Amino acid sequence: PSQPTRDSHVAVLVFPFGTHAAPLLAVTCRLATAAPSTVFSFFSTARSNSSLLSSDIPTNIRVHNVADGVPEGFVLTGNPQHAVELFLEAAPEIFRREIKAAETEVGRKFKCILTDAFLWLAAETAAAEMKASWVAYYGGGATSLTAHLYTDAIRENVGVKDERMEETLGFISGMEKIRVKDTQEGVVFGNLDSVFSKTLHQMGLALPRATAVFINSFEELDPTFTNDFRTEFKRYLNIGPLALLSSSSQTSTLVHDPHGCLAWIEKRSTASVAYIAFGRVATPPPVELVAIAQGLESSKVPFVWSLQEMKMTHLPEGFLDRTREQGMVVQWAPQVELLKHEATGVFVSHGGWNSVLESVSAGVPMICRPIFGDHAINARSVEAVWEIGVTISSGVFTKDGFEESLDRVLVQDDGKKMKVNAKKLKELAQEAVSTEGSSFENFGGLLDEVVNFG
Ligand code: KMP
Repeated sequence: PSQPTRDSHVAVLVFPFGTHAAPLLAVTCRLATAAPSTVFSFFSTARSNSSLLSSDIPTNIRVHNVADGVPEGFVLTGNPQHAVELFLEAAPEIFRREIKAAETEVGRKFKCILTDAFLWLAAETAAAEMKASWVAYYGGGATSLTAHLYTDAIRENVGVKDERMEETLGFISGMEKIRVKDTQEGVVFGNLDSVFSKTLHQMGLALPRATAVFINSFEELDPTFTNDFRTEFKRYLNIGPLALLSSSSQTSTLVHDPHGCLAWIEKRSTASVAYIAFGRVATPPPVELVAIAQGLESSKVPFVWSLQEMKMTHLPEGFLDRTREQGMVVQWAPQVELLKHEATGVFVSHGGWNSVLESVSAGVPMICRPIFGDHAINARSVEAVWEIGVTISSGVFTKDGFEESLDRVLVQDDGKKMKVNAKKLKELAQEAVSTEGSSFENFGGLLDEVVNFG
């Protein structure tokens, strides 16, 4: 490992929505540990910062709260994209102000701006002003990034016509199995003129200007895109899966498990349990929570279901009593540890990138119920490219559809193949993060870009 430049200062700009912040903090912690004489100023909203478990972060990380871009007295609608757009519009000014203040406080000029790719405008504005480099973190996988990078090509080829939703994107190398309907809203369908759609479209055009682009994945998962991005970007680095590097995965005695999920799963047989978890933002509507409960009850599949307490009121009358022996519904579960347990047979989720990568890292097949963003394109890769799971039929949970998916993944021969494929990917992921593996080497490259400037 190279010697970090002494006394340098790195700004980290977070996209404070969904699950973008935690992986970027995890990377910042690793960089800060590897470069103890560099100061990392980490900027996110108060709400986002307080939701991150920031108990034992390295002392050379300074956490700053920034404004959320919501005007005084403004009432937000229920649509999560609204808050995202207000933030994106205000971001260049918000971060410029905070960066100036942090520079004065620390007494060191920023030499590198490390940001979420969604913040490309704030990043380029700040980097130009500070004469600093820009290193971008894209929070999804290579397939979803391809849809943003080639949005213009997709629009030219497909147009914006509904009748072409079933066609595939074979005109882009590596996208042969991806259909138009799997792409993110705002690429070819939905409101192409929204602030959010325009931001993601222009992100695809801006990323080739960054000094480096990195993602939480591993090269071997998507070799075609890996090769392509090496020519598209100045530097492209896969540094994951981060889940295989987190300290909690090594120190199992310290795992936070308030409901005793790990003790419970210990008594189940191999590959028998369904682990169900959706994010806070991306949860299926109440009728589908009922369908999940009914499917579990009639299939008799043992389960651990991580569900926010306020959503438990939607469960069918008597469900918790009747399934007391069969499974557990908990407000919080140690996800990475549960997935790693050999009794876990399937991960039921929305197919968000962090979930997919955690499942791959554990060698566990998936049942996906996409909700928004990159979920559908990830779910399609899970089903048709890597063949490690299924997308719920007709796109929503029904009792019968869910039962059928559980049976396919946990019982049928088809499911056994998924398991074999998932195990193979798990091995590749473990190799990637081992000493001298691709992600291990790439992390060294990232450290060079961020601390030593190439
Ligand atoms: C609210 C959010 C997100 C969102 C849409 C919302 C979010 C997110 C994405 C997303 C979009 C396109 C991608 C990948 C992700 O959409 O956090 O390719 O990451 O309304 O919080």
